[in-house]
Amino acid sequence: MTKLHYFKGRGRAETTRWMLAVNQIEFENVPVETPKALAALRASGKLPFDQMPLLEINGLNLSQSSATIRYLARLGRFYGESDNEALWCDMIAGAAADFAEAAMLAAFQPTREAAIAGLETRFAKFAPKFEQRLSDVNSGFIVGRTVTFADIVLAEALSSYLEWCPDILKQTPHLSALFEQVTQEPGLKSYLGSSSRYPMAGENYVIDVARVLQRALPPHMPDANRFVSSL
Ligand SMILES: N[C@@H](CCC(=O)N[C@@H](CS)C(=O)NCC(=O)O)C(=O)O
Repeated sequence: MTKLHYFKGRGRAETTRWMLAVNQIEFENVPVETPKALAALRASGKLPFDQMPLLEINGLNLSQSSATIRYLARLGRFYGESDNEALWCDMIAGAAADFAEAAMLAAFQPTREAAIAGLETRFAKFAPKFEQRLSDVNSGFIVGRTVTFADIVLAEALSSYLEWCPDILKQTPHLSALFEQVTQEPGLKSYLGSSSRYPMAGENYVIDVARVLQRALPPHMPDANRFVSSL
């Protein structure tokens, strides 16, 4: 069975989940919920950089989410139809990761207003570029004539933007169409309606991450150093 080890939430594991889903690969989320569980995972030798997410698949231990999504892209032929398309996949996926960062940080902001302001600023920077590329390619996909992992990771980021700012795609019809199209892919549609899809990150997720990593909470939270290891 394919296993994905991570916190009990989306975070840096979510693009991997979307890529597993589009490949229609069944997987089990293995939530790491305590410092002890993380220490045991590190001691297992399966984390080459001591970091999660870890994807156990086909007898391999995959680390680094950008490498993991590319492995899954090659597996399902979601890496474009030529070297030039593969290059565009990588460029768009890189930009999508920068774009997604604001969504990943949103739950860690002191207020909802601050989170939305961060998302809007990042959207204003990247969305017109994505929109232009979609208009130039004119296939409904952002790289070529078929769906690639670049479409998948971009749609994953958009899903979080939409949860915070439901109207954000009103002025970007190509991005809106891409999102609708990608989320209708059979594997993804069923993943998004399943219990394997964690809810958007909130305060509990922020607390979980700090507790497992024994790190400080964001400074606006009460007793921000309560999990910091004294060792
Ligand atoms: N570039 C890595 C980042 C991984 C990462 O920072 N993981 C965090 C959790 S989200 C972690 O395991 N931190 C503990 C550490 O760095 O020792 C990826 O995308 O997989």
